Amino acid sequence: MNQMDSRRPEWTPDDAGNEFASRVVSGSTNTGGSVSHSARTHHERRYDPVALIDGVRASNRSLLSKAITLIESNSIKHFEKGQELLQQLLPFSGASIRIGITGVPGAGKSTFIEKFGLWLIDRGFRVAVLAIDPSSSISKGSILGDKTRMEKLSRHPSSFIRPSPSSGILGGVARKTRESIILCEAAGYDVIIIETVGVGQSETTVRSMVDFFLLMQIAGAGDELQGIKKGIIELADLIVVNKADGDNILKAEQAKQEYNNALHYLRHSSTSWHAKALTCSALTGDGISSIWDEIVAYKKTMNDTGAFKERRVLQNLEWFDSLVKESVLNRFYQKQTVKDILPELRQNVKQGKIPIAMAVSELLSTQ
Ligand SMILES: Nc1nc2c(ncn2[C@@H]2O[C@H](COP(=O)(O)OP(=O)(O)OP(=O)(O)O)[C@@H](O)[C@H]2O)c(=O)[nH]1
Ligand SMILES: [Mg+2]
Repeated sequence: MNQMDSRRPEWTPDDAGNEFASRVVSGSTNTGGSVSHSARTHHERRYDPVALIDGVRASNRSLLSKAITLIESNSIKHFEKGQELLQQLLPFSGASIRIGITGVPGAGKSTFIEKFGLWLIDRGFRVAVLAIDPSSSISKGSILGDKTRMEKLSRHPSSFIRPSPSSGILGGVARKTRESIILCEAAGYDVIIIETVGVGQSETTVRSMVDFFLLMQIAGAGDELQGIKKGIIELADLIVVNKADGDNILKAEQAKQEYNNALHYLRHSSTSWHAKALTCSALTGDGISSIWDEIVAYKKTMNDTGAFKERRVLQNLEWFDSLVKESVLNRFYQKQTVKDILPELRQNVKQGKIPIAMAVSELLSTQ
């Protein structure tokens, strides 16, 4: 229990139970059972949906944070409240440009977002950053790093920065991030940036929730394309070779050229857009305006052809499908009969006492 407590995200409310733990142990994801009775009643007393909706609409950052905490909760009770909140706020969402940024650890994503975010704010935009860290057990503490790397941006009144908990289940993280995007839009943020470390599957997930997918790369020795899968390049709406500064400028330019050559032969998922590669330095800010120009051009082209809307509609359908799956699973594991029989079945499987398929069929046949 204490171990779980120590893994709670720091924005967890004082009165919350373990459902806010960011790395949820398997089997406890869908239960609110670990909330102590006193914590639960205390939380309910403080919950005021009207104040929360008004607060989000008024762009109150602390209430926006609270709203996100509510939708991130793994407890069923909070899930229902969170969904009601979303329904109320949905009509006020949708007007932003959603930008996903992914790349290997250390590519400079956070440094770039700090510079880019401030640059956008200078031009009158309001910027929200959601940082997902699906690999925190591997990369250890990059969320902490983000806080220091986006220090200026996080202090700016026109920004909102929020790390997303990593439950280890990418689907769960995706739902929460998608819903956080809607809340941020309802709060009036017009550029929403999603940062995530590229670990194979995460690129596809992020691509499925954003309008514009930016792949951040750095120039290395040798063949640039070796370390990166073709499938991931195909997902990109723009490739940015970062750290194009100092002695590295030439190498970065060469890498850009290689990516541009590769992109020339690849088919973008949308026929109306040709993805290209650019260089930039998140340190000096060089190249940032060209990146924004590219995003603006993308939005215009995709709007003109209707592909912008179409992509969002498809994303919503995908989201619906994955939520159906998640909900069916949730409901199943909530059933008392399943809870009763599951530990014994797991034990039997562990000891090799029962064929796996038979254990599954026994579990599924519980009423
Ligand atoms: N020279 C140079 N260094 C940079 C640039 N951008 C980032 N860095 C440095 O690269 C290191 C990693 O930067 P981050 O912004 O934390 O990288 P990240 O991609 O967010 O890393 P993770 O969140 O851990 O995946 C830091 O030491 C930065 O100072 C750049 O444009 N030029
Ligand atoms: Mg980072």
